[in-house]
Parts: sequence; C-alpha cells; structure tokens
Amino acid sequence: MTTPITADQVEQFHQDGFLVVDSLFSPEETRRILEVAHTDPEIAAEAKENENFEGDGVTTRLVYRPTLGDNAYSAVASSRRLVGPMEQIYSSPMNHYYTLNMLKDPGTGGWEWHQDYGYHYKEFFYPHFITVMVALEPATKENGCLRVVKGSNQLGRLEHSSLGSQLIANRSRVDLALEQMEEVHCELSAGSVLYFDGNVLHASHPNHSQISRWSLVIAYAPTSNIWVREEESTLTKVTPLDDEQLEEAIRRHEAAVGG
Ligand SMILES: O=C(O)CCC(=O)C(=O)O
Repeated sequence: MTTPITADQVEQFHQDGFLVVDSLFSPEETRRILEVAHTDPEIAAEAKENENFEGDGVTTRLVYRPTLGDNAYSAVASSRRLVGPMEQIYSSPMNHYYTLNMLKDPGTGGWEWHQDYGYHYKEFFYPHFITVMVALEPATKENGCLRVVKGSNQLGRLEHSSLGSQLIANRSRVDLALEQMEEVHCELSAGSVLYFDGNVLHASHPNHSQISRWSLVIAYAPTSNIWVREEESTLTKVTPLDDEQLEEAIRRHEAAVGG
C-alpha cells in the first residue's frame, strides 16, 4: 500500500508547518510494534532519563538511535508509507538522521518549547529538516500529546539556550508566537502520524495521567540538505520498504525478542 498525500496536504504542511495523517499504520501493526518494544531488552537497557525541566522535575525517558538497523523501529522509519509523503514534500529522497523510542510512561516528563532545527542547524545548512511522530498508543491532552504552534515554521530559527537536558527557544519569542498564532494539541490515535517542520515550535506536558504514550519520533532531512559538521555524519539514505518488507522486519524482531 502506498499513501501519497495530496497537493493540498503538501501545501498545508508548508503553510502550517505540520500535517497529521490518520491511521498510516493499522491497529494490528501498531499493537505488534508496541509489544516488541515492551519486550525488547535493548529498550530497557538503553533508556535514558532526560531532565527537560518543566517545573516539576520529572524525567523524560527515551532511547536514542543514530542509525538504522534490522529492527521494527527502523523498518517503520524506512517504510514507504511513512517516507513517501516526505519525498513528496521535499521532492527529494530522504536521509534518516535519528530515531527515538519515546517512552512516555505515566509520571514521566515532557518537553519545553523548542524547534528541532534549533538544535540541528549546527549540522545542516538548510532548515529543511522534518520530524515524524508515529503514535504507538493514543496521544491525548491527558497523557501529554505534542503541542505545536501552527505557522511558527514561518518564523525561521529562533535563538535557543540550554535548560537541563534540553535546548529551549527564546521565551519572549515563544510568548509572542503563542499570542499571535494558534497552539494546536496534536491528539493522535495509535498508528496515526504527525509530520512537523524543523522550525515548528513544539512542546509537550508531562504525562500526569495513568495512561502511557509511547511513540517513535524520527528525524530526517532531504538528501539535498548539506551536512556542515567536520565529523562524518550518521545520515543514511532511506531506501523505502514496501509493506511486505515492513511485515517481514516486524516478524524478525518479534522472533528475536521471543514473540
Ligand atoms: O515526545 C514528545 O512529547 C516531544 C518530542 C520532541 O519534542 C522532540 O523529539 O523534539
């Protein structure tokens, strides 16, 4: 199955800086990937606790993966279903930059307002940078769904400074953006996907509910973007996987974790 987005959706992405595509992955695929993640010893071993200070000091748990591998998360990251819309948006093949397993369990933390290109302009010449959130569980206001400022991609890159483990966008500019622009709570059903531009301001509240909100957060840049650091990049050009290859990769990972 391929899921091309329409020309209107491409335009909407460029205008608003984000786009939700509902049910890109089926409930069954999502359930299986979540189950793999729950039984994956690598997740338990590699989960980091970040302190993204938001006043209440709870930590944000995630696994950072700078490269693609033979696992279900990388297969999702490389799937044609997920990558096709980005190739349409940028009229370019895509490089994978990193994948995060975001482990937003009850009682874990959120993120202060930032732009992903606020971090990654150090690596990329152009602000052509895109992040994709794949909901493995429903994301709601209650469990700390992502909040975006609609149209904030038009502001360009704002100044960022360190706070705890995070870089945060200049507070007075964020306040002005929130005054002038609309804040959108991106509630997602499991299997739905949020694409957001590298310059979109985004944040999320801690998860104060009893319901977990695991997701994959995957960053890409079109291959036409220029890497500007001296050290070699871990960028990998994505060869899009068809549905059968995605299914096989999920099956291999299930077998590897004893599913
Ligand atoms: O998962 C979240 O709540 C936020 C993730 C995020 O802001 C990011 O990866 O840049």
